[in-house]
Amino acid sequence: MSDFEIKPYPELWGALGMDVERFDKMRLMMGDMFAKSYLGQPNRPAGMAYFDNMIAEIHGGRIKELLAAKAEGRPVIGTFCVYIPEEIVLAAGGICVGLCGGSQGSVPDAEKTLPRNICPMVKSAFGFKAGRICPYFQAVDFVYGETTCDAKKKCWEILDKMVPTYVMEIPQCKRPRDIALWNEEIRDFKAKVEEVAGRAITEADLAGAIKVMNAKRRALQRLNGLRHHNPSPISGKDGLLIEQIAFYDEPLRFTEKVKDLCDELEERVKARVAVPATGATRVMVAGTPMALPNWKIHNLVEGAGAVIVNEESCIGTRYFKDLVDEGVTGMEAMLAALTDRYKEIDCSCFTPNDERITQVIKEFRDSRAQGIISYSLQFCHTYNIEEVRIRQACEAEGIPYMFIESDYSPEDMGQLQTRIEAFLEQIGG
Ligand code: BJ8
Repeated sequence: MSDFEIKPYPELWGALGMDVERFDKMRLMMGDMFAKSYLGQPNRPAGMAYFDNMIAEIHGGRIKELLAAKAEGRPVIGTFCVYIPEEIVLAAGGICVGLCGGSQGSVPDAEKTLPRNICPMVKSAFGFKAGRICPYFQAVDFVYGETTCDAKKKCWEILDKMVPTYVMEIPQCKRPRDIALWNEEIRDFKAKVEEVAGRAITEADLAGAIKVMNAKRRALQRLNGLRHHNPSPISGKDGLLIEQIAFYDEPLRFTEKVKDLCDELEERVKARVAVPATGATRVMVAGTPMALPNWKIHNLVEGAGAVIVNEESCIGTRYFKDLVDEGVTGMEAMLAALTDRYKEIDCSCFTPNDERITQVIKEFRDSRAQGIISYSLQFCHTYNIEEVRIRQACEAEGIPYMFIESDYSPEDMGQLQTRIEAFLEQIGG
């Protein structure tokens, strides 16, 4: 039996106006889930200790850092999408946190207000605020939403009654006039962040923040590249955990820890040390993000003896594959460089979105996977429909493929396990 514990901070939670008793039960459940999913893995890299500790301190240690920043007048901003340029928040001395939306526990809170038949990520996130069961939601100065999918953009209007929620208009196409609008939206975002920070962002601030974020993304690219070795020196579950922690950890510290881990993984590659059994079937996942603590697909696939070697997702490569051009100077040029970088993200909310189809096939080849699991959260229309094109491209390329549409409830676990095992048997031989 593991002695792992997510640490309790009831006084801190009380001061944040949370439902302390209920949250404490959720803390115990998440700790138990984490211990069962993660700590029994054989032969984990020593460098995972830092990330395990980030989970142990998720409801206290990092929250204290956010509150300390706020006390210094530095803005703390919650986001739900990788289209929000973190560089601008960092440039103002602020902190950007990706808010959680990966738990079934908060869904009933949302269903008291929102329709049931919408995306579980939207419901989970909304429920965390409605039920006062997320310290991050309680700590942020405001939330920055976006007009990506219908579920999110309509939800912001209701969320705004509970926490100030500003919305960035993300266009649906990528024509020159759409890009011009986007650039305007990035300027508005900068103005909002400056207003809350009480100071203007200088060119030096923004140049520094671009470097910090590029370094973080390079570290994640390096980690992803190491996962592509066969045998993979780290499990897919651990890869996913690091990607999830990337959304709330302090970027400089996080980058150093990822780099340290990569040094260790390089040694393991040379020595052919792997967490998954040598010869484990290699799978790539493509599709909707997996917000903390959504480990459902990884638990099922790796529980069946296979290994996930790549996430083509906003929790994965869509977050870190593109860098901002560091070679430009002047505020205008840097804001244009930010627009350029962010428009490369190939979310299914765009039309047309041919880049994503090409990218999925490229990542399949790069990762030396043997098959693709396309994953869509229930009721996510854009990913669900784009699945048709991903499937067609895989058929054309002869790539083994399966599609999973799921939510956060455990109800479909048995059925998914059977389907996944059949898929692995088909591609593993
Ligand atoms: S850039 S994928 S993070 S919007 S919430 S679209 S799953 S119905 S999260 Fe996303 Fe930004 Fe795109 Fe990435 Fe579907 Fe659910 Fe909407 Fe979702």
